[in-house]
Amino acid sequence: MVNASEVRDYLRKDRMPTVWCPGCGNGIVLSSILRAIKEADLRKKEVAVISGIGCSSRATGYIDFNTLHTLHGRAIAFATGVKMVNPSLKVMVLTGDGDALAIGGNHFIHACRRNIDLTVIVFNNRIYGMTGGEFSPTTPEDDFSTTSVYGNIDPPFDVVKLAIASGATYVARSTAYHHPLTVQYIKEGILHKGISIIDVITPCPTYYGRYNQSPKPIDMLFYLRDHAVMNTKAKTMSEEELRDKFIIGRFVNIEKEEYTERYAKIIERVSKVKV
Ligand SMILES: Cc1ncc(C[n+]2csc(CCOP(=O)(O)OP(=O)(O)O)c2C)c(N)n1
Ligand code: SF4
Repeated sequence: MVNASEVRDYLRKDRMPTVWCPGCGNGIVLSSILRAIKEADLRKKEVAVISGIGCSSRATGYIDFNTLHTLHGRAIAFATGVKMVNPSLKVMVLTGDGDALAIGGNHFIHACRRNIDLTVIVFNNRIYGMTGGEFSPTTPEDDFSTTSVYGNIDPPFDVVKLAIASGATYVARSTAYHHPLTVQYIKEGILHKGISIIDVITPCPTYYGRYNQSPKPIDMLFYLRDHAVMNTKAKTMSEEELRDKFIIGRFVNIEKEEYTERYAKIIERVSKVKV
């Protein structure tokens, strides 16, 4: 794997230290992203990274690519605009589970069905971190948050199933604990033509952990280690055995015509029509 010193040039060092709490998983996920970009052998000016609003979305401030820190829930919409204007850019979206799936849920499903060439990395800490620990669309049932003090009664979205059902052509899940796997999936997502959704489950010790009996960051990482099951192994396990597990792995990797290429063909055809 790429060495940490090889990606140092991707950081805006004058913006350090980050605002993230000690033990937050966001730094680990960001490091996976930088390593994946390096492994994909991209130059800085070839990459555009777009985020919404949230703790995770602060990541774009710390990295030295073409970056846009936009509005809550609208990262995919901005990224769609960037990709349409300049399809030669590798466009990545860094987004929280609230950003991507609550306020931004509509943009998420429509980007998937269009198969536009974006690499979307969901920093899935299963809580609203920035605003004080409210439950999000991925908070598991019965878990605690500042807005579900007696336990959450909303069934969570499964990001992978939602992406597949919406038509995404590359879909994978990893965790902050499984760093090399996350690097691999993000790299594959970058190199994939069409939309790639990479769901990365990551610890928020300050809100999710503290309210759910796991305030120590290291315990949260061990939890991810002990509750993640590769999709190949999950096939051999019963529903009961999988009850409190995360299924990780690559779920979809298919070829389908990409949106901006299809759009370019229409422009070419229409521009030949004599009026
Ligand atoms: C239009 C709008 N609505 C609400 C907010 C308040 N807000 C900021 S971040 C956030 C949720 C953050 O949660 P998530 O997207 O999961 O990111 P995290 O902080 O956990 O990384 C909310 C509700 C906002 N900034 N803008
Ligand atoms: S509140 Fe949670 S997600 Fe936000 S920086 Fe702190 S640990 Fe990370």
